[in-house]
Formats: sequence, C-alpha cells, structure tokens
Amino acid sequence: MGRKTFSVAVAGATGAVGELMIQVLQERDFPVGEIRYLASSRSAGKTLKWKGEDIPVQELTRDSFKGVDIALFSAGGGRSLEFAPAAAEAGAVVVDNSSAFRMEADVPLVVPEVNAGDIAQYTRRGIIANPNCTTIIMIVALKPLHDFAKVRRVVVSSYQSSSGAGAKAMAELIKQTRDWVGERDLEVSAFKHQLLFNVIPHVDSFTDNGYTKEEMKMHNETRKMLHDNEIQVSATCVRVPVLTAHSEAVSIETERPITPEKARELLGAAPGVEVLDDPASSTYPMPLFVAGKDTCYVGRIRKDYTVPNGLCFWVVGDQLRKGAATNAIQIAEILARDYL
Ligand code: NAP
Ligand code: 3JN
Repeated sequence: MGRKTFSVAVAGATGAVGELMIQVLQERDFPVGEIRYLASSRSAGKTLKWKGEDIPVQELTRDSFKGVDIALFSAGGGRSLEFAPAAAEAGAVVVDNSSAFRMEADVPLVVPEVNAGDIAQYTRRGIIANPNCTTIIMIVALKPLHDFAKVRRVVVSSYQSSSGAGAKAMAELIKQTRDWVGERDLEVSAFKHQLLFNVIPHVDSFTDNGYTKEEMKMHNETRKMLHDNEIQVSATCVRVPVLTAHSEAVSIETERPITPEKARELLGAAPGVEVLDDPASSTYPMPLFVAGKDTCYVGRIRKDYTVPNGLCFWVVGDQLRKGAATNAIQIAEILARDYL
C-alpha cells in the first residue's frame, strides 16, 4: 500500500514565509498529494515550482479550500481572520502563521519541542496557531531550563533581521546598501527609518503600556505555551541591518538555582537546540551563519551575577525557518502522523 498523502494549500505562497514553506515541504518530503498555491489577485496567474513542475498561483478566496486537508496560512492576520474559518469550515486543518488566533483559548499555540500535546486541541476550531518568530526562537531554549529550574522572569532584547518584516523589507535593505555604494538617495518605506547603518528599537506598533505588540507577544505567547501565567517576560525588540535570522540576549531568573554547566548540559540535550559556546575561541552563534538552518543556537551562557538565581544566554534562530515555515511544517507532520 502507498503512503497516505494530503492535499495542502499554501495561503501567502508568494511571500517570504510562504515560499519557504513550499521549500520546507519538499526538503522534509512531506506526503503531499495535491499542492495549491494561493495569494492576492496581484499574483493570480503567476506560477511557482513544486518539485520542478509549474503550479499556477490562484487568488485566495473563501472557496479556495474544497478538498484541502491542511491549509498553511502566511498572508497576514487580516487574511487569516477572513479566510481561515472558511478553510476550517471546508474541512481543512489550518496552521496559521499570524497573530490573528494565537491568544484565543480554543486555538492551540504550538512549538512541537515545547507543547506538541496541545495540538490535540485543534478539533475545537480547526485552527492551530504558529507563534511569533521571536518568541519561538526564545522558547525552544527556555523550555529545558524552565523544566529544570522554573523560570520566573525573563528580560530579553532582540536583534531582528529585515526579512522578519517580509520579502519587500529584506529587498529594501539590499537596495539601500546598493544605493549607498552607488551614492544615490536611499529609499525608506519598509521601516520608519533607514535601516542601513542603523538599529531601530521599534518592531510592530506601540501599545498603551509603552511596549510594542511584538514585545507583548513574547510575554503573552510564552505564558500560553508554557501553561504558566506567572512567568514575566519584559522584551525590547529591535530591528537591525541583518538579512535573515533573529538574535536575542536573554536574562532569566529561576525559582531553583541552575549553574551554567547544567544549563549547557540541558540545552545540549534539548530538541531543536545546539550549544555553540566557547568564548576562548570566539565561538558563539551569529545570524550570518545561522540563516538557512532549522536549529536554534545558544551561546554566551553565563551566571547573571546581579540576581540570586540568574542566568544569561544568547540565542539565534532563522526566523523564517524555525520561526515560521519549519515550525508550521513540523506541526503539519504531527497532524499527518497522529491525527488525520
Ligand atoms: P510577505 O513576504 O510580505 O508575504 C505576504 C504574502 O501574503 C504574499 O504571498 C502576499 O501575496 C499575501 N497577501 C497579501 N495580501 C493578500 C491578500 N489580500 N489576499 C491574499 N494574499 C495576500 O510577508 P511574510 O514575511 O511572508 O509574512 C507573512 C505573514 O506571516 C506575516 O504577516 C505574519 O503574520 C507571518 N509571519 C512572518 C514571519 C517572518 O519572519 N517574516 C514570521 C512569523 C510569522 P502577493 O504576493 O500576491 O501580494
Ligand atoms: O518583524 C518581525 O521580525 C516578525 C514579524 C512578524 C509578524 C509580522 C506581521 C504580522 C507578525 C507575527 O508573526 O507576529 C504579524 C502578525 O501579528 O501576524
């Protein structure tokens, strides 16, 4: 008997995350029977490859999901709100990359290395939410430390690459670089300010408490996935002139003490994480070398001498891969293996 296959739709197929989801489905040999590419009317008629074959991109509509088993959404929150319920209604299980449903009580928010068991809750709405990319990269490292020492407080600063804001934002940083070299005026539209030669402490919009939405996602989503509403996360999210992969400087306070040696041992054994930590040889993770990888890399592990049970570390992950596409496909793999 042949392997069971699934009809898979990719909504947002022409975007940075969508294109990578298509690539990751192929890399991981996901059992796709039929593939359907969906995007805006602007892209209708274009073609994208699937295993060497040209597949037309269709306009995303409420009628796009007949016969679809798994619908992977990365077309922005507005499109998720409008079309994900229609996809679920048509019988598909939606894996949604946006924040549209992440904090809804009846929608599981899942990083397989952290809370794969929550996937079972998908039957309530037919939707599983993929967390925010910056949160995913932090939580894969936080989880083994939390299991051992119970994390109570996190202070994190992110260094987020331009592709986190989409394909056009990454292209703008490249163009700013070319225009600067060519002594031409620089165009600024993807971010509030020029990113080249700059860092911008502003990711997503500001909320009433002075934090940005991106920063509050890190707090709220971490609590939901760890099933712990007492953990406190104070984040400062910063855009830096890097093309791909987000870096994060993380300081944690734990209930029980944890030594750097124990943290290195736990992180070394944790799924989805690799330790790169040898200051003597200038070895630590950097986005230039993490881009394109599915693993999140941790280094600079040290005791935080300013608090009793404190630990600092540095974690870097490709936000388009583990932060979005790979995490979504890992969820789809569990659905295909255990539920569908
Ligand atoms: P992107 O490169 O700008 O791509 C956006 C995609 O959405 C394109 O395929 C676009 O199609 C489609 N789209 C836009 N308006 C549409 C409409 N009215 N109807 C149907 N499709 C429409 O953005 P991205 O970086 O891939 O991110 C997409 C979403 O994924 C984000 O909004 C966010 O919710 C989530 N996400 C992103 C990241 C990240 O690191 N980038 C990480 C986690 C989650 P056209 O090409 O036809 O315009
Ligand atoms: O800016 C980044 O580095 C990550 C961006 C994520 C993002 C961009 C637009 C909308 C999100 C997200 O995943 O949280 C959303 C969203 O809220 O859906």
